[in-house]
Amino acid sequence: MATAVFRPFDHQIAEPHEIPKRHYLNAGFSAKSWLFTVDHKRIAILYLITVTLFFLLGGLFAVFVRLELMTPAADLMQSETYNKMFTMHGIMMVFFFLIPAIPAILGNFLVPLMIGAKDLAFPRINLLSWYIYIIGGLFTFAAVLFGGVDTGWTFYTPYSSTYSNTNVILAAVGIFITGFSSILTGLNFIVTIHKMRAPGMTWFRMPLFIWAHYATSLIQVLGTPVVAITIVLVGLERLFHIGIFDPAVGGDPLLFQHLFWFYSHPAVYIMVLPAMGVMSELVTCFSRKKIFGYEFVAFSSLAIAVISFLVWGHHMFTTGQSIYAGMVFSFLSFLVAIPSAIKVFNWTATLYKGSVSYQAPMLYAIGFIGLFTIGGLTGMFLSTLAVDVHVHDTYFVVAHFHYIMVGGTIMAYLGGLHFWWPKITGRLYPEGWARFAALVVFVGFNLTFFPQFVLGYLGMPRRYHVYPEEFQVLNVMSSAGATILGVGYLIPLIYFIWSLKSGPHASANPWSATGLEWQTTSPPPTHNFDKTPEVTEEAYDYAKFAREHAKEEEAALV
Ligand code: HEM
Ligand SMILES: [Cu+2]
Repeated sequence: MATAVFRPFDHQIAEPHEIPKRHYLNAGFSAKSWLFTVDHKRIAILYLITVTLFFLLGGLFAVFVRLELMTPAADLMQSETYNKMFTMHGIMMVFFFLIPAIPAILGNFLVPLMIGAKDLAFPRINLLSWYIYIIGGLFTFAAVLFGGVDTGWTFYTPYSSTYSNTNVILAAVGIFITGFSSILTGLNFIVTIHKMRAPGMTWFRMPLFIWAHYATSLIQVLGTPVVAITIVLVGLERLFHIGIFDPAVGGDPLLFQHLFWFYSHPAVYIMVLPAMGVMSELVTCFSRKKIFGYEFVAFSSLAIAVISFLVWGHHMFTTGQSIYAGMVFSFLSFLVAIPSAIKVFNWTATLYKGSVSYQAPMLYAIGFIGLFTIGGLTGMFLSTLAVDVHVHDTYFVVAHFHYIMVGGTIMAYLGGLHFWWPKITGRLYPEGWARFAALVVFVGFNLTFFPQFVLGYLGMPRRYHVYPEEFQVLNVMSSAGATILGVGYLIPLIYFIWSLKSGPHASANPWSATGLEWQTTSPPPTHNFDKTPEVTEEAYDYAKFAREHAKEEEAALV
């Protein structure tokens, strides 16, 4: 008798009877049925398409930045143009890609499914959020069309409020509008998580993805209004010279940095917390083990959300703030490392002695752990007062935040997109190509951004397009890496489109994963569940599948 081996991914392809005839995707094909939909799943698809377009646009600007930096001289463009390139790259990536990517796409699709609800609490407001995002995006896009913006995505005053003669107001209005989209999505998630959980889904039975989105939503609701007001103030200052930021009329340019970073540091966690939520789902599923220290992972999300509001001054060590303020901000910044490290340790402990399989989503998850750790550790360097004075505004900072935002958020986003792709589309993606692309992304990423740590340490300032010749080798490495990385991002784009038409049909639960979203068809029906699910056990009971399998084997033997 062959011993019973449980191969978790044997049932990826759907049996004919498993393919749903009606589901949310074929519930209507007209433009109207999409543009006026209130189905959270369709809204997630609207976001998926538009966020991807903004990502491509942001990537296009990065191409020009990296092309210019191939040579020490200003051969491709003058400083004004270069300034616009990195500014528009930063604005597109931060406000229109990173912030909405995971919450608005994966969160929108999954939050109701994972808690066993029919939809979000306010479906119409959810649609409104998407329109607000698009309208904001169009304003900012118009700023680009009319000649661009050159202030850097941080809009530092007094340059942005007084001196720049580019389209600051148009871009700022776009970001202001988009902020409301973020606030409304956050509110919608908070109410949904409080009010719409299926029977038996207690707080401590919720998937960690939900905890992460809950914490993120708190930041979105509490933080975003601050940046919105700040941006309005910049606009007012530009138009009426009121003297808010311009010292010539009694304003304080540093006030801007305080307001800006009070939002924008927590905003980093609007990007990274949802990514951490994705990570928790991936790590348990692909090591077939319950997550290690569930409560710690859940509470560390809340701890990060709270502490993230207390550290903005670490962006201002060199602005002349008092040494005592600097010390306090330095100390508080170190504190954030604790809940972040708890998560990394708990994921690693989950992998330990698990039966790990290296499917594409897991490759992204492992990539995340490595890259986020490098990003986090270099963040500790930057939080150290004396080190920051040396590397402030150099490429070291650029490398650090790309490790966090690209190495962290995008790795988790891609991992999550692959993981839930069968649920979202009802189709499987090609596993071999996906693993290949994950490796290309990892290699390209490190070749792009690791040299930038060295460049920064050697003293290359950020936002300069002309540099001493001895920096060229590292810059060429970085540009070559960016090319590889770009190819790595394009491969999934191609096979995902292919899979929509030609991918094999996915079964309801292709990964043998726990979680309510896998208990409905792939793709789910418009109303999510035919029968309201009831939850009777804790999350991530991965032993369950092995048990059930053993039972089947036994039955077969009798
Ligand atoms: C192929 C990929 C990428 C390359 C080659 C690249 C390259 C660069 C470069 C050279 C800068 C300018 C740094 C400076 O002069 O200060 C920059 C800035 C920035 N990048 Fe990227 N980047 C890439 C992807 C991304 C992605 C995916 C994101 C976000 C999701 C991102 C976010 C940012 C931000 C926020 C800035 C700051 C802009 C500023 O300093 O005003 N980048 N990037
Ligand atoms: Cu910060």
